[in-house]
Amino acid sequence: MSVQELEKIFQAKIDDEVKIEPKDWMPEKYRQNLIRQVSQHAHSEIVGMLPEGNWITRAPSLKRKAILLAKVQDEAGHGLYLYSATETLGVTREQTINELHSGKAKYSSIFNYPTLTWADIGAIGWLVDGAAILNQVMLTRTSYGPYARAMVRICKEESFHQRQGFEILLVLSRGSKEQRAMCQDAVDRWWWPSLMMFGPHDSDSTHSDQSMKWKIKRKSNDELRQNFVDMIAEQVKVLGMTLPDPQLTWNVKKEHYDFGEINWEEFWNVVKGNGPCNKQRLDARKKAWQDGEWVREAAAVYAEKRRARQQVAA
Ligand code: BYC
Repeated sequence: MSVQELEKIFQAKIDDEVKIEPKDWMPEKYRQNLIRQVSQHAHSEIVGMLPEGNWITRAPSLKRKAILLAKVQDEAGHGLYLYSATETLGVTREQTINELHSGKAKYSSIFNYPTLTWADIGAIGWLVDGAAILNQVMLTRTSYGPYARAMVRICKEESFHQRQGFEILLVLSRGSKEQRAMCQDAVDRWWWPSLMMFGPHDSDSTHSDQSMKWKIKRKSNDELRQNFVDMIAEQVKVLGMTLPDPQLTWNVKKEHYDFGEINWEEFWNVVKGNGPCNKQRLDARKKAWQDGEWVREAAAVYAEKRRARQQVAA
């Protein structure tokens, strides 16, 4: 069959909502685009453990510590499913991880901001996981089977994450004057970076057009961002807090909230590696990879020994 014929069959499957599976023929650009997005998603889950991990030893009670530990472990699990999904596209785990360590592969800009107070853990759950869920619910219907299936479980866990974050802030918002101030300060610092998670405006998005045609993405960056603003602008009222945007107003005609412009210079600066914690995050990941070398070696030697024993027995 010619490439044109294969492409026709491929596009017909996409149009008919048939999932693309690892052994199916796919255009090379589809494969490369997915390797890029799924691996960056995996890196985000893994690097995303660091800002919250910073508070495990300082959580204010045993209960809070247990909840946070479970959440951070969930993120590790998400990273592992997504690394496996990336491997189904024909790249090795080592290649993917090398691209993170060399700075070639990106991860979400949000994880390059510091967690300064306990309220930041609440803000991450509520805003960061909240933004992630909107994007990931869309991705449960993405056209590549292994990515879509990984998202189903991830979304279930993310909704627990968002609730636990909101509950941390709710308790603080009903606490002392200092606790309320801490809560507002965290919301102020995490609001704009959370909006940046959805990526550049549609007009500046390099991959959106093609990714929409292939149904890798089903909603645009701006559309998802608008959904997020509409949701959070209502939820913040329950906390009795405010969002740091004087332009945030309900637009009766559009039936959406209007909001101010994102600082795109800050966004690209963070994406290019110059955010407040980029170096710290990458250094931590590289160190973890080096420290784990003996475990990988031991596991490989053990697997080889087991294989040899089974061969003798057979
Ligand atoms: N940060 O053409 P565009 C979690 C890059 S973790 C950095 O619109 P696309 C959690 C983009 O990669 C879950 N880079 O791209 C974990 C591209 O550059 P390249 C996080 C960004 O792919 C722990 C360029 O800008 N979620 O929930 O069509 C604790 C142009 O953009 C960002 C995901 O990873 C950014 N924010 O759309 C708590 C979702 N935005 O690759 C929570 C999976 C854009 O050409 N990813 N760029 O060098 C996606 O859905 C899509 O990749 C995006 C961007 C919507 C993010």
